Amino acid sequence: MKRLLTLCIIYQQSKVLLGMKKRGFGAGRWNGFGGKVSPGETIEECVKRETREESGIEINEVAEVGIIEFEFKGNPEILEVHIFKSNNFSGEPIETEEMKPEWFPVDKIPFEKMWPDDKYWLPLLLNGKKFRGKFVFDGSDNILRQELVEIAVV
Ligand code: 6OG
Repeated sequence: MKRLLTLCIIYQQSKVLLGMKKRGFGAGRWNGFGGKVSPGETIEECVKRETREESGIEINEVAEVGIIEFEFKGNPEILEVHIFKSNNFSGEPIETEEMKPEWFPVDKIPFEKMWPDDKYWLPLLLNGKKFRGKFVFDGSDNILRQELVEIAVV
């Protein structure tokens, strides 16, 4: 069974906006903004809605840059996460019930407090690449298997 999710990296010059997840899946880690695609919603509508709800940022334009599948050992559900980037947005980040946003210089991204897969694909995103991958986790800290390739078109 597959579940569709979105994840957006908001960036500006040499900074990226990340949110500290305060509750639910991935709590205690910095991540981009996003979540589950709702019934009747397009993937792009989802990434805009989730980013607004979690950070207060209104996305004007997004580009899809990658798709990564996540599998957790012992769990038949596969998370198909559509990854976007945006540097065309309005508003100032605000803390919400779900996330505490903060700007990080691109050379000070807190990878040690992020999902362990991020250090592999986020540099590709920041270098203008597109990619496709799959990560199999054992628990939430340990990557058992991984595949990540650059692609021309998502
Ligand atoms: P909610 O359950 O809060 O959406 N997500 C992941 N992000 C990264 N960087 N690594 C992972 O490795 C992830 N698994 C899920 C997708 C969860 C949010 O977390 C992302 C969504 O943006 C396992 O609705």
